[in-house]
Amino acid sequence: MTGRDPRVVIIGAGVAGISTAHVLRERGFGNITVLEKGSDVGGVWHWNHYPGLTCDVPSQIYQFGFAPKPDWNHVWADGPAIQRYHRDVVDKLGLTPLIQLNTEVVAAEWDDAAQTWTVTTAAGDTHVADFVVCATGVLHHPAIPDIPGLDDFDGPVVHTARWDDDLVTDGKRIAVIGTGSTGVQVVSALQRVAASIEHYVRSPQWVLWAPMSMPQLPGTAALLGRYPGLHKRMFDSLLWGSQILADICTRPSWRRSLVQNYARLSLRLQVRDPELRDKLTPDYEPLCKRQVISGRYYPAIQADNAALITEDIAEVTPTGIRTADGALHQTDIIVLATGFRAHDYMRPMRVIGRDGLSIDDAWGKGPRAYAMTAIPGFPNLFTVLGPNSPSGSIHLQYSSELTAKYIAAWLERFRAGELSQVEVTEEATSRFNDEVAVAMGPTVWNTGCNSWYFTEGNTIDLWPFRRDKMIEMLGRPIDADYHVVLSQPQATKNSGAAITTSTSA
Ligand code: N01
Repeated sequence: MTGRDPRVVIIGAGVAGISTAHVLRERGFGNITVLEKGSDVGGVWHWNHYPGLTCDVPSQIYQFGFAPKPDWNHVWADGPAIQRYHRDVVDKLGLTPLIQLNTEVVAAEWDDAAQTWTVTTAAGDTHVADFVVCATGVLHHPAIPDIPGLDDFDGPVVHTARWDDDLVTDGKRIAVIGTGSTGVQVVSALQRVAASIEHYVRSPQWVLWAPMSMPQLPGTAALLGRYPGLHKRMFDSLLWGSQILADICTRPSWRRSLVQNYARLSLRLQVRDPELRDKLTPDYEPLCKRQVISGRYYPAIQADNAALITEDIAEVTPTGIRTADGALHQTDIIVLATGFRAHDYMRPMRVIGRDGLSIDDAWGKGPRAYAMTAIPGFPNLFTVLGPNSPSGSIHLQYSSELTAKYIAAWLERFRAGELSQVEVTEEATSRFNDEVAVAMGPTVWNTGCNSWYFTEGNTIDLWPFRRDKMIEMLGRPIDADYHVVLSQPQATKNSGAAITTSTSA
Protein backbone atom coordinates (compact mmCIF):
# COMPACT_ATOMS: atom_id res chain seq x y z
CA MET A 1 0.00 0.00 0.00
CA THR A 2 1.28 3.47 -0.81
CA GLY A 3 1.71 5.69 2.17
CA ARG A 4 0.13 9.09 2.60
CA ASP A 5 -0.08 11.87 5.12
CA PRO A 6 -2.67 10.72 7.67
CA ARG A 7 -5.66 12.88 8.50
CA VAL A 8 -5.49 13.39 12.25
CA VAL A 9 -8.17 14.84 14.50
CA ILE A 10 -6.97 15.86 17.95
CA ILE A 11 -9.80 16.44 20.42
CA GLY A 12 -8.89 19.10 22.97
CA ALA A 13 -6.45 22.03 22.96
CA GLY A 14 -5.21 21.85 26.55
CA VAL A 15 -1.79 20.65 27.70
CA ALA A 16 -2.21 17.27 25.95
CA GLY A 17 -3.64 18.66 22.71
CA ILE A 18 -1.02 21.40 22.40
CA SER A 19 1.80 18.88 22.96
CA THR A 20 0.36 16.49 20.39
CA ALA A 21 -0.26 19.14 17.75
CA HIS A 22 3.27 20.49 18.19
CA VAL A 23 4.98 17.09 18.08
CA LEU A 24 3.04 15.97 15.00
CA ARG A 25 3.77 19.22 13.21
CA GLU A 26 7.47 18.90 14.07
CA ARG A 27 7.44 15.45 12.47
CA GLY A 28 6.07 16.96 9.28
CA PHE A 29 2.44 15.85 9.48
CA GLY A 30 0.39 18.37 7.57
CA ASN A 31 -3.17 17.21 7.98
CA ILE A 32 -3.96 17.98 11.59
CA THR A 33 -7.17 19.44 12.97
CA VAL A 34 -7.59 20.27 16.63
CA LEU A 35 -11.19 20.52 17.83
CA GLU A 36 -11.66 22.38 21.11
CA LYS A 37 -15.01 22.90 22.77
CA GLY A 38 -13.86 25.91 24.83
CA SER A 39 -13.53 29.47 23.57
CA ASP A 40 -9.77 29.39 24.14
CA VAL A 41 -6.84 27.01 24.34
CA GLY A 42 -5.28 25.95 27.66
CA GLY A 43 -7.72 23.27 28.86
CA VAL A 44 -7.83 23.23 32.62
CA TRP A 45 -6.20 26.68 32.69
CA HIS A 46 -8.91 28.08 30.48
CA TRP A 47 -11.80 26.53 32.40
CA ASN A 48 -10.48 27.34 35.88
CA HIS A 49 -10.29 30.99 36.89
CA TYR A 50 -11.55 30.95 40.44
CA PRO A 51 -10.09 33.40 42.99
CA GLY A 52 -6.77 32.21 44.38
CA LEU A 53 -5.98 29.81 41.52
CA THR A 54 -2.26 29.07 41.63
CA CYS A 55 -0.32 26.11 40.33
CA ASP A 56 1.27 24.25 43.21
CA VAL A 57 3.94 22.82 40.90
CA PRO A 58 6.85 25.24 40.34
CA SER A 59 6.49 26.99 36.99
CA GLN A 60 10.05 26.29 35.93
CA ILE A 61 8.97 22.67 35.57
CA TYR A 62 5.26 23.14 34.89
CA GLN A 63 5.97 24.02 31.27
CA PHE A 64 6.54 22.29 27.95
CA GLY A 65 10.09 21.07 27.37
CA PHE A 66 9.76 22.47 23.82
CA ALA A 67 8.62 25.92 24.99
CA PRO A 68 10.82 27.02 27.88
CA LYS A 69 9.76 30.22 29.63
CA PRO A 70 12.43 31.86 31.79
CA ASP A 71 10.45 34.92 32.91
CA TRP A 72 7.76 33.75 35.31
CA ASN A 73 6.90 36.37 37.92
CA HIS A 74 6.49 33.82 40.66
CA VAL A 75 8.05 30.51 41.58
CA TRP A 76 4.50 29.11 41.64
CA ALA A 77 2.66 31.03 38.92
CA ASP A 78 -0.99 31.97 39.24
CA GLY A 79 -3.71 30.70 36.92
CA PRO A 80 -3.90 33.75 34.61
CA ALA A 81 -0.11 33.70 34.03
CA ILE A 82 -0.22 30.00 33.12
CA GLN A 83 -3.17 30.54 30.80
CA ARG A 84 -1.26 33.37 29.06
CA TYR A 85 1.69 31.01 28.66
CA HIS A 86 -0.47 28.42 26.86
CA ARG A 87 -1.89 31.07 24.53
CA ASP A 88 1.61 32.39 23.80
CA VAL A 89 2.96 28.90 23.12
CA VAL A 90 0.16 28.21 20.63
CA ASP A 91 0.78 31.56 18.90
CA LYS A 92 4.56 31.34 18.83
CA LEU A 93 4.60 27.77 17.54
CA GLY A 94 2.11 28.68 14.83
CA LEU A 95 -0.49 26.17 15.99
CA THR A 96 -3.42 28.63 15.88
CA PRO A 97 -4.50 27.79 12.31
CA LEU A 98 -4.87 24.12 13.26
CA ILE A 99 -7.29 24.81 16.11
CA GLN A 100 -11.05 25.20 15.82
CA LEU A 101 -12.38 26.74 19.03
CA ASN A 102 -15.98 26.52 20.25
CA THR A 103 -16.21 23.14 18.56
CA GLU A 104 -17.47 20.41 20.82
CA VAL A 105 -17.10 16.84 19.63
CA VAL A 106 -20.12 14.71 20.47
CA ALA A 107 -19.24 11.47 18.68
CA ALA A 108 -16.45 9.54 17.02
CA GLU A 109 -17.25 6.37 15.11
CA TRP A 110 -14.89 3.91 13.47
CA ASP A 111 -15.75 2.53 10.05
CA ASP A 112 -14.19 -0.94 9.70
CA ALA A 113 -14.39 -1.04 5.92
CA ALA A 114 -13.16 2.46 5.18
CA GLN A 115 -10.68 2.28 8.09
CA THR A 116 -11.52 5.81 9.10
CA TRP A 117 -13.03 7.65 12.01
CA THR A 118 -15.96 9.98 11.55
CA VAL A 119 -15.88 12.70 14.15
CA THR A 120 -19.10 14.63 14.68
CA THR A 121 -19.38 18.02 16.38
CA ALA A 122 -22.27 19.46 18.35
CA ALA A 123 -23.00 21.73 15.37
CA GLY A 124 -23.46 18.63 13.20
CA ASP A 125 -20.22 18.98 11.19
CA THR A 126 -18.26 15.82 10.45
CA HIS A 127 -14.54 15.26 10.04
CA VAL A 128 -13.21 12.06 8.50
CA ALA A 129 -9.86 11.04 9.98
CA ASP A 130 -7.38 8.20 9.73
CA PHE A 131 -6.42 8.73 13.37
CA VAL A 132 -8.13 10.28 16.38
CA VAL A 133 -6.25 11.51 19.42
CA CYS A 134 -8.37 12.09 22.53
CA ALA A 135 -6.60 14.83 24.46
CA THR A 136 -9.65 15.64 26.53
CA GLY A 137 -8.03 15.95 29.96
CA VAL A 138 -8.56 14.33 33.32
CA LEU A 139 -9.85 17.07 35.64
CA HIS A 140 -12.39 18.42 33.25
CA HIS A 141 -15.99 17.48 34.09
CA PRO A 142 -17.12 19.28 37.29
CA ALA A 143 -18.61 16.96 39.91
CA ILE A 144 -21.82 18.53 41.23
CA PRO A 145 -22.77 17.06 44.62
CA ASP A 146 -26.19 15.57 45.07
CA ILE A 147 -27.26 17.68 48.06
CA PRO A 148 -31.02 18.00 48.70
CA GLY A 149 -32.28 21.51 48.01
CA LEU A 150 -29.18 22.74 46.16
CA ASP A 151 -31.22 23.75 43.11
CA ASP A 152 -33.60 25.78 45.28
CA PHE A 153 -30.95 28.03 46.83
CA ASP A 154 -31.90 31.68 46.28
CA GLY A 155 -28.36 32.97 45.73
CA PRO A 156 -25.58 32.03 43.32
CA VAL A 157 -24.21 28.47 43.37
CA VAL A 158 -20.92 28.29 41.48
CA HIS A 159 -18.56 25.40 40.82
CA THR A 160 -14.93 26.51 40.95
CA ALA A 161 -14.26 25.14 37.45
CA ARG A 162 -17.08 27.29 36.02
CA TRP A 163 -16.38 30.46 37.99
CA ASP A 164 -18.47 33.51 37.14
CA ASP A 165 -16.05 36.45 36.92
CA ASP A 166 -18.94 38.88 37.48
CA LEU A 167 -19.81 37.31 40.82
CA VAL A 168 -19.41 39.88 43.60
CA THR A 169 -17.83 38.23 46.63
CA ASP A 170 -16.69 41.31 48.56
CA GLY A 171 -18.61 41.69 51.80
CA LYS A 172 -20.70 38.55 51.23
CA ARG A 173 -21.35 35.53 53.43
CA ILE A 174 -19.78 32.67 51.53
CA ALA A 175 -20.01 28.90 52.00
CA VAL A 176 -17.34 26.75 50.34
CA ILE A 177 -17.94 22.99 50.10
CA GLY A 178 -14.90 20.75 49.58
CA THR A 179 -11.31 20.79 50.68
CA GLY A 180 -9.09 19.51 47.90
CA SER A 181 -6.37 21.69 46.38
CA THR A 182 -9.11 23.88 44.92
CA GLY A 183 -11.14 24.33 48.10
CA VAL A 184 -8.05 25.30 50.03
CA GLN A 185 -7.01 27.88 47.43
CA VAL A 186 -10.45 29.42 47.06
CA VAL A 187 -11.05 29.65 50.83
CA SER A 188 -7.63 31.27 51.31
CA ALA A 189 -8.46 33.90 48.68
CA LEU A 190 -12.11 34.61 49.53
CA GLN A 191 -11.49 34.85 53.28
CA ARG A 192 -9.72 38.16 52.61
CA VAL A 193 -12.76 39.78 50.98
CA ALA A 194 -15.80 38.00 52.42
CA ALA A 195 -17.88 39.26 55.32
CA SER A 196 -17.74 35.68 56.54
CA ILE A 197 -16.61 32.37 55.11
CA GLU A 198 -17.69 28.90 56.18
CA HIS A 199 -15.65 25.99 54.95
CA TYR A 200 -17.58 22.68 54.80
CA VAL A 201 -15.09 19.88 55.19
CA ARG A 202 -16.23 16.27 54.98
CA SER A 203 -12.73 14.74 55.14
CA PRO A 204 -9.91 17.06 56.18
CA GLN A 205 -6.74 17.17 54.10
CA TRP A 206 -3.13 17.47 55.11
CA VAL A 207 -1.98 20.90 53.94
CA LEU A 208 1.73 21.14 53.41
CA TRP A 209 3.17 24.60 53.99
CA ALA A 210 5.05 26.30 51.13
CA PRO A 211 5.64 30.00 50.32
CA MET A 212 3.32 29.93 47.31
CA SER A 213 3.38 33.67 46.63
CA MET A 214 7.18 33.83 46.45
CA PRO A 215 8.44 35.86 43.47
CA GLN A 216 11.06 34.36 41.19
CA LEU A 217 14.48 35.56 42.35
CA PRO A 218 15.55 38.87 40.74
CA GLY A 219 17.81 38.30 37.75
CA THR A 220 16.62 34.71 37.21
CA ALA A 221 14.63 35.50 34.07
CA ALA A 222 17.47 37.49 32.50
CA LEU A 223 20.02 34.80 33.30
CA LEU A 224 17.93 31.90 32.05
CA GLY A 225 16.85 33.87 28.98
CA ARG A 226 20.45 34.67 28.11
CA TYR A 227 21.76 31.15 28.65
CA PRO A 228 19.24 28.62 27.28
CA GLY A 229 21.68 25.80 28.05
CA LEU A 230 21.58 26.75 31.72
CA HIS A 231 17.80 26.92 31.57
CA LYS A 232 17.70 23.43 30.08
CA ARG A 233 20.00 22.14 32.82
CA MET A 234 17.74 23.67 35.44
CA PHE A 235 14.68 22.06 33.83
CA ASP A 236 16.46 18.68 33.77
CA SER A 237 17.44 19.01 37.45
CA LEU A 238 13.83 19.79 38.35
CA LEU A 239 12.76 16.73 36.36
CA TRP A 240 15.23 14.70 38.36
CA GLY A 241 13.81 16.24 41.55
CA SER A 242 10.29 15.33 40.52
CA GLN A 243 11.45 11.73 40.19
CA ILE A 244 12.32 11.84 43.88
CA LEU A 245 8.78 13.02 44.61
CA ALA A 246 7.37 10.22 42.45
CA ASP A 247 9.54 7.71 44.32
CA ILE A 248 8.30 9.08 47.63
CA CYS A 249 4.74 8.37 46.54
CA THR A 250 5.36 4.98 45.00
CA ARG A 251 7.52 3.22 47.62
CA PRO A 252 7.91 3.51 51.37
CA SER A 253 11.19 5.14 52.40
CA TRP A 254 12.69 7.49 54.93
CA ARG A 255 12.02 10.29 52.44
CA ARG A 256 8.31 9.49 52.48
CA SER A 257 8.30 9.58 56.28
CA LEU A 258 10.15 12.91 56.20
CA VAL A 259 7.56 14.55 53.93
CA GLN A 260 4.72 13.05 55.96
CA ASN A 261 6.22 14.40 59.18
CA TYR A 262 6.61 17.78 57.52
CA ALA A 263 2.90 17.76 56.66
CA ARG A 264 2.03 16.93 60.28
CA LEU A 265 4.38 19.68 61.46
CA SER A 266 2.78 22.18 59.05
CA LEU A 267 -0.51 21.63 60.88
CA ARG A 268 0.94 21.54 64.40
CA LEU A 269 2.95 24.74 64.02
CA GLN A 270 0.23 26.76 62.33
CA VAL A 271 -2.84 25.70 64.27
CA ARG A 272 -2.42 26.11 68.03
CA ASP A 273 -6.04 25.58 69.13
CA PRO A 274 -6.19 21.83 69.92
CA GLU A 275 -9.90 21.55 69.15
CA LEU A 276 -9.54 23.14 65.71
CA ARG A 277 -6.37 21.16 65.07
CA ASP A 278 -8.21 17.99 65.89
CA LYS A 279 -10.95 18.83 63.42
CA LEU A 280 -8.33 19.58 60.76
CA THR A 281 -6.45 16.32 61.31
CA PRO A 282 -7.14 13.68 58.65
CA ASP A 283 -7.55 10.01 59.61
CA TYR A 284 -5.18 8.83 56.87
CA GLU A 285 -1.52 9.31 56.04
CA PRO A 286 -0.20 12.51 54.42
CA LEU A 287 0.31 12.09 50.63
CA CYS A 288 -2.45 9.46 50.39
CA LYS A 289 -4.70 11.90 48.53
CA ARG A 290 -3.23 14.36 46.02
CA GLN A 291 -1.16 16.47 48.41
CA VAL A 292 -2.55 19.92 49.10
CA ILE A 293 0.06 22.68 49.34
CA SER A 294 -0.64 26.14 50.73
CA GLY A 295 1.00 28.75 52.89
CA ARG A 296 -2.28 30.62 53.39
CA TYR A 297 -4.96 28.11 54.33
CA TYR A 298 -4.32 27.49 58.03
CA PRO A 299 -4.04 31.22 58.82
CA ALA A 300 -7.17 31.87 56.72
CA ILE A 301 -9.33 29.30 58.48
CA GLN A 302 -8.31 30.76 61.86
CA ALA A 303 -9.30 34.32 60.88
CA ASP A 304 -12.16 35.97 62.78
CA ASN A 305 -14.48 35.87 59.76
CA ALA A 306 -13.82 32.17 59.02
CA ALA A 307 -15.34 28.96 60.36
CA LEU A 308 -14.61 25.31 59.74
CA ILE A 309 -17.77 23.19 59.56
CA THR A 310 -17.22 19.45 59.85
CA GLU A 311 -20.84 18.55 60.62
CA ASP A 312 -22.41 16.72 57.64
CA ILE A 313 -24.52 18.79 55.27
CA ALA A 314 -28.17 17.71 55.57
CA GLU A 315 -29.71 20.03 53.00
CA VAL A 316 -29.54 23.38 51.31
CA THR A 317 -32.47 25.72 51.99
CA PRO A 318 -33.27 28.84 49.95
CA THR A 319 -31.22 30.92 52.38
CA GLY A 320 -28.45 28.68 53.61
CA ILE A 321 -27.06 25.28 54.52
CA ARG A 322 -28.60 23.07 57.20
CA THR A 323 -26.16 20.71 58.87
CA ALA A 324 -26.98 17.32 60.39
CA ASP A 325 -27.13 18.85 63.90
CA GLY A 326 -30.11 20.96 62.73
CA ALA A 327 -28.25 24.31 62.61
CA LEU A 328 -29.10 26.57 59.67
CA HIS A 329 -26.09 28.52 58.37
CA GLN A 330 -27.33 31.57 56.45
CA THR A 331 -25.24 32.34 53.40
CA ASP A 332 -25.27 34.53 50.28
CA ILE A 333 -23.15 32.42 47.93
CA ILE A 334 -22.38 28.69 47.74
CA VAL A 335 -19.09 27.71 46.15
CA LEU A 336 -18.74 24.08 45.08
CA ALA A 337 -15.09 23.05 45.31
CA THR A 338 -16.25 19.48 44.94
CA GLY A 339 -13.82 18.30 42.30
CA PHE A 340 -14.26 16.43 39.06
CA ARG A 341 -15.56 13.25 37.48
CA ALA A 342 -11.96 12.40 36.75
CA HIS A 343 -12.58 9.05 35.06
CA ASP A 344 -14.97 10.21 32.39
CA TYR A 345 -12.06 11.20 30.12
CA MET A 346 -13.51 11.76 26.60
CA ARG A 347 -17.04 10.87 27.71
CA PRO A 348 -19.93 11.84 27.43
CA MET A 349 -18.70 11.84 23.85
CA ARG A 350 -20.10 8.79 22.05
CA VAL A 351 -17.06 6.80 20.93
CA ILE A 352 -17.77 3.66 18.90
CA GLY A 353 -14.87 1.43 17.89
CA ARG A 354 -14.49 -1.82 15.98
CA ASP A 355 -17.58 -4.07 15.72
CA GLY A 356 -19.75 -1.37 17.28
CA LEU A 357 -17.99 -1.48 20.66
CA SER A 358 -18.78 1.64 22.68
CA ILE A 359 -16.29 3.21 25.06
CA ASP A 360 -18.89 2.94 27.84
CA ASP A 361 -19.03 -0.84 27.35
CA ALA A 362 -15.26 -1.17 26.96
CA TRP A 363 -14.80 0.77 30.21
CA GLY A 364 -17.73 -0.76 32.07
CA LYS A 365 -15.44 -1.63 35.00
CA GLY A 366 -13.50 1.62 34.84
CA PRO A 367 -11.15 3.18 32.29
CA ARG A 368 -8.17 1.13 31.13
CA ALA A 369 -5.61 1.56 28.42
CA TYR A 370 -2.23 0.20 27.44
CA ALA A 371 0.62 2.56 28.34
CA MET A 372 -1.93 5.34 29.05
CA THR A 373 -2.74 5.64 25.35
CA ALA A 374 -4.12 2.63 23.44
CA ILE A 375 -7.48 0.89 24.00
CA PRO A 376 -8.35 -2.57 22.65
CA GLY A 377 -11.30 -2.41 20.26
CA PHE A 378 -10.46 1.13 19.16
CA PRO A 379 -8.11 1.04 16.16
CA ASN A 380 -6.22 4.16 15.16
CA LEU A 381 -7.32 5.95 18.31
CA PHE A 382 -4.99 7.10 21.07
CA THR A 383 -5.41 9.03 24.27
CA VAL A 384 -2.93 11.57 25.63
CA LEU A 385 -3.14 11.89 29.42
CA GLY A 386 -5.44 8.87 29.33
CA PRO A 387 -5.94 6.20 32.00
CA ASN A 388 -3.03 5.83 34.46
CA SER A 389 -1.51 9.15 33.49
CA PRO A 390 0.71 10.34 36.28
CA SER A 391 -1.48 13.13 37.57
CA GLY A 392 -0.05 12.62 41.03
CA SER A 393 3.68 12.64 40.42
CA ILE A 394 5.32 13.31 37.04
CA HIS A 395 4.37 16.61 35.44
CA LEU A 396 1.75 16.37 32.74
CA GLN A 397 3.57 18.26 30.01
CA TYR A 398 6.35 15.68 30.14
CA SER A 399 4.13 12.63 29.81
CA SER A 400 2.01 14.35 27.15
CA GLU A 401 5.06 14.98 25.01
CA LEU A 402 6.33 11.42 25.39
CA THR A 403 2.90 10.03 24.49
CA ALA A 404 2.63 12.34 21.49
CA LYS A 405 5.99 11.08 20.21
CA TYR A 406 4.80 7.50 20.65
CA ILE A 407 1.69 8.23 18.59
CA ALA A 408 3.84 9.99 15.99
CA ALA A 409 5.89 6.80 15.61
CA TRP A 410 2.74 4.88 14.55
CA LEU A 411 1.67 7.69 12.27
CA GLU A 412 5.05 7.66 10.57
CA ARG A 413 4.53 4.02 9.70
CA PHE A 414 1.12 4.85 8.26
CA ARG A 415 2.72 7.59 6.20
CA ALA A 416 5.40 5.16 5.01
CA GLY A 417 2.70 2.74 3.84
CA GLU A 418 3.61 0.09 6.43
CA LEU A 419 0.19 -0.03 8.08
CA SER A 420 -3.34 1.15 7.60
CA GLN A 421 -4.66 0.22 10.99
CA VAL A 422 -3.18 -0.37 14.43
CA GLU A 423 -4.94 -1.62 17.53
CA VAL A 424 -3.50 -2.72 20.85
CA THR A 425 -4.21 -6.31 21.85
CA GLU A 426 -6.39 -7.23 24.80
CA GLU A 427 -3.56 -9.43 26.05
CA ALA A 428 -1.05 -6.56 26.17
CA THR A 429 -3.57 -4.28 27.85
CA SER A 430 -4.41 -6.86 30.53
CA ARG A 431 -0.73 -7.54 31.11
CA PHE A 432 0.00 -3.84 31.53
CA ASN A 433 -2.96 -3.37 33.87
CA ASP A 434 -1.88 -6.39 35.95
CA GLU A 435 1.56 -4.82 36.30
CA VAL A 436 -0.06 -1.55 37.34
CA ALA A 437 -2.13 -3.34 40.00
CA VAL A 438 0.96 -5.02 41.48
CA ALA A 439 2.97 -1.79 41.43
CA MET A 440 0.14 0.05 43.22
CA GLY A 441 0.63 -2.16 46.28
CA PRO A 442 3.34 -0.14 48.06
CA THR A 443 2.19 3.28 46.87
CA VAL A 444 1.08 5.84 49.39
CA TRP A 445 -2.19 6.25 47.45
CA ASN A 446 -3.09 2.75 48.62
CA THR A 447 -2.76 3.40 52.34
CA GLY A 448 -6.40 3.87 53.24
CA CYS A 449 -8.10 7.01 51.98
CA ASN A 450 -10.67 7.79 49.35
CA SER A 451 -9.79 10.22 46.58
CA TRP A 452 -10.45 11.03 42.96
CA TYR A 453 -7.55 8.72 42.14
CA PHE A 454 -9.88 5.71 42.61
CA THR A 455 -12.03 4.53 39.69
CA GLU A 456 -15.51 3.01 39.82
CA GLY A 457 -13.75 -0.38 39.70
CA ASN A 458 -11.71 0.59 42.78
CA THR A 459 -8.42 0.68 40.88
CA ILE A 460 -6.03 3.61 41.29
CA ASP A 461 -5.83 5.63 38.10
CA LEU A 462 -2.22 6.82 38.34
CA TRP A 463 1.26 5.91 37.13
CA PRO A 464 2.87 3.77 39.85
CA PHE A 465 6.20 3.22 38.07
CA ARG A 466 9.38 5.24 37.73
CA ARG A 467 9.81 7.72 34.91
CA ASP A 468 12.29 5.33 33.22
CA LYS A 469 9.49 2.86 32.64
CA MET A 470 7.42 5.53 30.92
CA ILE A 471 10.37 6.50 28.73
CA GLU A 472 10.93 2.84 27.88
CA MET A 473 7.28 2.03 27.14
CA LEU A 474 6.64 5.13 25.11
CA GLY A 475 10.10 5.25 23.55
CA ARG A 476 9.46 2.53 20.99
CA PRO A 477 6.18 0.84 20.10
CA ILE A 478 6.30 -2.96 20.35
CA ASP A 479 4.61 -4.60 17.37
CA ALA A 480 3.85 -7.77 19.33
CA ASP A 481 1.51 -5.79 21.56
CA TYR A 482 -0.58 -4.63 18.62
CA HIS A 483 -2.63 -5.92 15.72
CA VAL A 484 -0.97 -4.16 12.86
CA VAL A 485 -3.01 -4.27 9.67
CA LEU A 486 -1.96 -3.32 6.16
CA SER A 487 -4.84 -3.28 3.75
CA GLN A 488 -6.67 -1.20 1.17
CA PRO A 489 -9.69 0.50 2.68
CA GLN A 490 -13.00 -0.43 1.09
CA ALA A 491 -15.37 2.17 -0.15
CA THR A 492 -18.60 1.24 1.58
CA LYS A 493 -19.30 1.38 5.26
CA ASN A 494 -19.01 -1.92 7.19
CA SER A 495 -18.80 -3.86 3.95
CA GLY A 496 -16.10 -6.34 4.82
CA ALA A 497 -12.87 -7.23 6.50
CA ALA A 498 -9.35 -6.05 5.70
CA ILE A 499 -7.83 -7.46 2.51
CA THR A 500 -4.34 -8.11 3.76
CA THR A 501 -3.59 -8.59 7.39
CA SER A 502 -0.19 -8.79 8.98
CA THR A 503 -0.96 -9.38 12.61
CA SER A 504 2.16 -9.67 14.63
CA ALA A 505 0.65 -10.51 18.00
O1 N01 B 1 -11.12 18.27 43.99
P1 N01 B 1 -10.91 17.07 45.04
P2 N01 B 1 -10.24 19.57 43.74
N1 N01 B 1 -20.30 17.02 50.42
O2 N01 B 1 -11.58 15.89 44.41
C1 N01 B 1 -15.53 17.26 48.74
C2 N01 B 1 -5.86 19.41 40.84
N2 N01 B 1 -5.66 20.78 41.23
O3 N01 B 1 -10.88 20.34 42.66
O4 N01 B 1 -12.76 14.02 50.39
C3 N01 B 1 -19.20 17.50 51.01
O5 N01 B 1 -9.50 16.92 45.44
C4 N01 B 1 -14.56 16.12 48.90
O6 N01 B 1 -14.73 15.52 50.15
P3 N01 B 1 -14.27 13.98 50.41
C5 N01 B 1 -5.18 18.49 41.85
O7 N01 B 1 -4.66 17.38 41.19
C6 N01 B 1 -4.42 21.25 41.08
O8 N01 B 1 -9.94 20.27 45.01
O9 N01 B 1 -14.83 13.19 49.26
N3 N01 B 1 -18.00 17.49 50.44
C7 N01 B 1 -13.23 16.88 48.74
O10 N01 B 1 -12.89 17.53 49.92
C8 N01 B 1 -6.33 18.13 42.72
O11 N01 B 1 -6.14 16.98 43.48
C9 N01 B 1 -4.15 22.52 41.45
O12 N01 B 1 -14.86 13.64 51.67
C10 N01 B 1 -17.91 16.98 49.20
C11 N01 B 1 -13.59 17.94 47.69
O13 N01 B 1 -15.00 18.04 47.67
C12 N01 B 1 -7.42 18.01 41.70
O14 N01 B 1 -7.24 19.13 40.87
C13 N01 B 1 -5.14 23.32 42.00
C14 N01 B 1 -19.02 16.47 48.51
C15 N01 B 1 -13.12 17.57 46.29
O15 N01 B 1 -11.72 17.57 46.29
C16 N01 B 1 -8.81 18.04 42.23
O16 N01 B 1 -8.87 19.01 43.25
C17 N01 B 1 -6.40 22.82 42.14
C18 N01 B 1 -20.26 16.50 49.18
N4 N01 B 1 -21.37 16.01 48.62
C19 N01 B 1 -6.66 21.54 41.75
N5 N01 B 1 -18.60 16.03 47.30
C20 N01 B 1 -2.77 22.99 41.26
O17 N01 B 1 -2.36 23.87 41.97
C21 N01 B 1 -17.29 16.25 47.25
N6 N01 B 1 -16.86 16.83 48.38
C22 N01 B 1 -1.91 22.31 40.24
